[in-house]
Amino acid sequence: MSNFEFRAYCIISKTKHHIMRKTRLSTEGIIASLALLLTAACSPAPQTYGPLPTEDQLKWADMEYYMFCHFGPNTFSGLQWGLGDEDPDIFNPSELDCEQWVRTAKEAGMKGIILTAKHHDGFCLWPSAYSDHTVAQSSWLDGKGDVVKELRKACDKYDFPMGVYISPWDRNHPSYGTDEYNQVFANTIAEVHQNYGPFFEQWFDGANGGAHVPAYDWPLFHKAVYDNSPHAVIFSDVGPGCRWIGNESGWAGETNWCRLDVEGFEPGKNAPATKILNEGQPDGAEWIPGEVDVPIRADWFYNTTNESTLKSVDDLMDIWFSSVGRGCSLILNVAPDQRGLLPQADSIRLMEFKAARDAYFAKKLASCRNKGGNVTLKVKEPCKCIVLQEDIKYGQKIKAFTVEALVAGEWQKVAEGTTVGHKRILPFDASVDASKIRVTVTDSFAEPMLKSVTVY
Ligand code: FUL
Repeated sequence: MSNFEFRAYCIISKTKHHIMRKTRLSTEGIIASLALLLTAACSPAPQTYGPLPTEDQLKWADMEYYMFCHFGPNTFSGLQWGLGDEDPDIFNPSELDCEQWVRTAKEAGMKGIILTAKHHDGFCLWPSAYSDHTVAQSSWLDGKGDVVKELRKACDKYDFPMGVYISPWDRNHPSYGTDEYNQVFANTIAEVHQNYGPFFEQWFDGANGGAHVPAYDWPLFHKAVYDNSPHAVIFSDVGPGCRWIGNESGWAGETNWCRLDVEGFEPGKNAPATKILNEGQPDGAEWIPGEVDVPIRADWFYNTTNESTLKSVDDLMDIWFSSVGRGCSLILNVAPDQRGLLPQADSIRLMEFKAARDAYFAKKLASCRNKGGNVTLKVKEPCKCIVLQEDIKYGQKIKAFTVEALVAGEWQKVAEGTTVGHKRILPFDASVDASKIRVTVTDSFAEPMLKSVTVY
């Protein structure tokens, strides 16, 4: 049975069932049901185009916004890239409270949290069996502390998705750079995922400041992830789950495809060009959407001297429009301080940012769902922004669109764009006093499918 026949069959049997259950169905009712039946049966399933997202990538795209926590010896040394020779005793949070991180992230509207379980210095925030540079070697809590476990408990308590960052580059491990390291690193990944997973995302950093980057066994590392966290979306410069957006300043390309060619490329020094990471590729062979990573202060790790660099609400709103508003997920880093708490100023800023988003998107003036490439909506109040979503389960198709407003009987263009993808947010230059808003997809790889159109 073809997809079309199957859909028609389901509709016919459902309608029969419906008619039989309703003993006192009116003639109009029967005609309406049959009309519905015919329309649905005659409309084929939407066309797909190109590589498609997996179920896990679709769920991940809906998360949109989550917290990054860089925490480790650097929190205490003031360095950003620890050398790996630090005394483990330097890691000594006085009031570690991972529940505070999770509660803050949740209240900020974030949908998950990712911890640097091991950064480039190699220090493991859990007592790893594969390293001598861990919390177990530290005098913090007499070597009995375990940050990854604490965060897991907090995430379980608040039913909050957790992810993990484990740096391949390791400036401490004696086997780094030798043939043995690949297996050591795979064991390390499996250990974290087995003991504290499953995770919604695994973050693999491409950074490597060393002169020599060893030949990493990526398939082995991916297996260690998927064997233990089968639904994890793996981040790296080249995915396979999601890709780095090519900068750490918080913006994706205005044109942003979820497709990328990764054949022959690797995370790090052998990654695709920055512009390609930033915009994706219209004809890319794999579905690898962008993730925008950016710290709320100038640095990734807590630093006693950089509070003045805390981003303003306006900066954060700009980042929102240039990341989530361009079809990406936003992972915003908020670094715990030397107490092991998120600093008060940063938490307050997160809440201000949440309030600003809530206020901006408070009033839906018109909306519709599941339409093709031409949508007209009536509006009764001046509007300032439109949010489009493409139904990406059928692939990413839209190449160009315009947004027009009917003002005093005349259509005028108020916005235009190229790609849509999971979400496209387009603020108008000024508030528009229109009676109607019209979206027209002007170019598309295949029959476009707008999952939602909302005017604010
Ligand atoms: C970079 C790293 O070198 C930074 O320290 C940080 O972890 C950031 C998220 O990725 O590549």
